[in-house]
Amino acid sequence: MRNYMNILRSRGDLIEIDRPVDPTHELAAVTKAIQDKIGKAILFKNVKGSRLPVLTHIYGTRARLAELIGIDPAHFCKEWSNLATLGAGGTAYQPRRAQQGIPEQVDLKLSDLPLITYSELDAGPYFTSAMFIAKDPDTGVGNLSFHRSMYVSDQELRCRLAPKHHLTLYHEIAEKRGEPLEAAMLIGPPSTLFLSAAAPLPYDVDELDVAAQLARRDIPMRPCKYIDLDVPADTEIVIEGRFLPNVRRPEGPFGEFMGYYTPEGPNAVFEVLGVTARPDAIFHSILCGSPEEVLALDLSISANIYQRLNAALPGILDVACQPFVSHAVIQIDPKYEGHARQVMLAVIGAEPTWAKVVTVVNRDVDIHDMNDVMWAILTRSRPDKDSLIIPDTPSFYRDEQRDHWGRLLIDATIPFGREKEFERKRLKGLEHIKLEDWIGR
Ligand SMILES: Cc1cc2nc3c(=O)[nH]c(=O)nc-3n(C[C@H](O)[C@H](O)[C@H](O)COP(=O)(O)O)c2cc1C
Ligand SMILES: [Mn+2]
Repeated sequence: MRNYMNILRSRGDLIEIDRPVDPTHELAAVTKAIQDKIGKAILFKNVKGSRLPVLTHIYGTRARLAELIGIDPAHFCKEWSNLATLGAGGTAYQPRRAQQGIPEQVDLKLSDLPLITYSELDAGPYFTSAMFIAKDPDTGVGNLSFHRSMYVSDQELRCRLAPKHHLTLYHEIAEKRGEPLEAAMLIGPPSTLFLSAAAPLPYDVDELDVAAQLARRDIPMRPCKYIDLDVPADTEIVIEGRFLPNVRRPEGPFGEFMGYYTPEGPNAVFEVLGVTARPDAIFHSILCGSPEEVLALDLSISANIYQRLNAALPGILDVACQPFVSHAVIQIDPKYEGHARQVMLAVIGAEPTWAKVVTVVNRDVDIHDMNDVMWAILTRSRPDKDSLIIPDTPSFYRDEQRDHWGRLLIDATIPFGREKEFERKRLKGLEHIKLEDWIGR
């Protein structure tokens, strides 16, 4: 992570803040205010109550995520779906126990780390960037995944393990035997892990193998100090511990990505056994609901939809899930009348959890710009004929009141056969205009 931070710094894409910042609410508010105006990563160098600096918004743009895995951001879905399947097949590169060059480690307490409270009504400080590494108790296959964790004391965190996630399943296997599940939380691991941990890969695929393929090199590992697990040696901070069997304690409320608070509820209990960190460790914070959180999900869900649509239908160009994963925008080259309609229906089959609203557009629409997508809806689709409401179908799983049942499908492609009438106007020479020639700097 620090390597990538240094690259951003050398390009002027890192904002460094010396002014002391309060980790209770102020840090999150400043992050949000800066993110809304400027896309740069932010390093808070002076966080009250901790000697560790806090880095945030490092993975907050598509261009940066694409750069990290060496692909063209314009073809993200296509190239990422090719890459993401690598872990299952030939694994040329692997996580490997390092013999030398392991960075020195120091011991810390949990409360030596910046304890950041984000939204106004959050129950307390949360770790939002921590990626859990664990092994399937049956097969030993490894897993990486993000799970927000509420700070209770230096010995206890409470973690949101959503149903069916792989770590959740591991925990359930272990507790059926009455055993704890050992796991480590990685804060600031090597950058390629960020995307593979967020991706919904098959159960038996180790995200670390995929990360090694993405990095195109072996990932040096080191043993943990208190548990029987290896972790990437370059990780900034490692919190070692174990999930207690058959124990659930209240966690939340917490302000989540959809913009609401998840109420207090029973969640997994992680007993902290120790914290090891690089002597000059950098802490990573993710503002929940910010591009840094939703982009990783957007990209992996988009690539999934892309891959499945592409297997079934022609003319699929690209997919984006914006402003977050409940809306899938599909860009196609319509090949025949009714093609867009088939695409919309296929999306619901391809993506059971997200894509509550699906919009299909032509090649000339920027699917990452919601104003452009709305323009296509407003100028190219008839509400009475070009939209479909699919009743009584679930999407998002945490939905007791069924607020996320039903799907809305919108065909915002040009009426088939009338392409000439819908040719977008262009301002000739616009791409050559340099602002500084006209209004100065
Ligand atoms: C920044 C970030 C935060 C996340 N927080 C949580 C969380 O608190 N609880 C959860 O169950 N999933 C959370 N997720 C989703 C899972 O980490 C993600 O779906 C992951 O792919 C699951 O891995 P798995 O397929 O190995 O189970 C988060 C994802 C991201 C990118
Ligand atoms: Mn997994």
